[in-house]
Amino acid sequence: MPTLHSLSYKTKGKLDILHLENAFGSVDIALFGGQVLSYIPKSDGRERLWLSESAILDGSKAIRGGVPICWPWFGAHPSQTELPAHGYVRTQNWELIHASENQQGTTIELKPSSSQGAGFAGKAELSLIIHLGQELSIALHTRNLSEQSFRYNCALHSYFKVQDINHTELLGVTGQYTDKLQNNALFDTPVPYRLTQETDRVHLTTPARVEIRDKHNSIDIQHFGHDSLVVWNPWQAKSASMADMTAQGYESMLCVETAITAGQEVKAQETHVLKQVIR
Ligand code: TA6
Repeated sequence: MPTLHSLSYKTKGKLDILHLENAFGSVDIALFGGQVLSYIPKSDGRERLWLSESAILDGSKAIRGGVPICWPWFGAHPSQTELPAHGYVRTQNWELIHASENQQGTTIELKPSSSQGAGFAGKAELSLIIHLGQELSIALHTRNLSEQSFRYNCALHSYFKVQDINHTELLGVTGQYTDKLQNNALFDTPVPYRLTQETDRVHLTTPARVEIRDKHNSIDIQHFGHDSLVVWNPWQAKSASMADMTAQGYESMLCVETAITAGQEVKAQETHVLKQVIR
């Protein structure tokens, strides 16, 4: 494993964790799923990401929280419903293939044990490049290794930590969304954007930047390479019904996901990058 001043290794439950710590902040990344679990900027010492108190941390199930990598499909597989939701890389072991540090911060690159799997015929090389500097940048690179183009969907399924969902507003989202809870019917984005019930929406616009604002704090999120934004909160009943969430877990989280949900074409030998930058 590469050795850097800003990179160390630890465990959380039964998971191997990469810990990045530099002048700008700290980040924890589980090698299981290649999943960022924590991001704390040094500027204010405030955790930006939410991790369920009941998250399963033994590699038997996707981790509930942080930034799950949904690839090469989002949600249920379009035709093979027996396949796992959100693709197959968030439950794989990833490996660290590159690490570097300089005055601008620390950069690491991870790749899954395999980017091939049932339900996806593309020949792709997948890598996740994470940079901890003034902001946290998470970039998912999908390279087409074949001579035929393919299409895929994906999401950086980020769980953000809020003080109280009942006093939280999402700013910067406009246009229409499809509501997964109402047969994907189209609705206009509400202003102000506050949540009062289970929410599962695919916003069809592609804002470059949105803000989560709660009573005292805000989280700034930039999006690149997306065709949509997904907003999700399970609310109380579903939160209580999920084995890896507590009944009150929904009150302190909000998913704002940088996503491709309408199919992204990647031509032969080309690369598509989906990126989220958190401050
Ligand atoms: O991103 C929203 C969503 O697709 C919801 O429908 C809900 O299923 C959520 O993802 C969590 O999915 P998971 O498979 O991690 O339980």
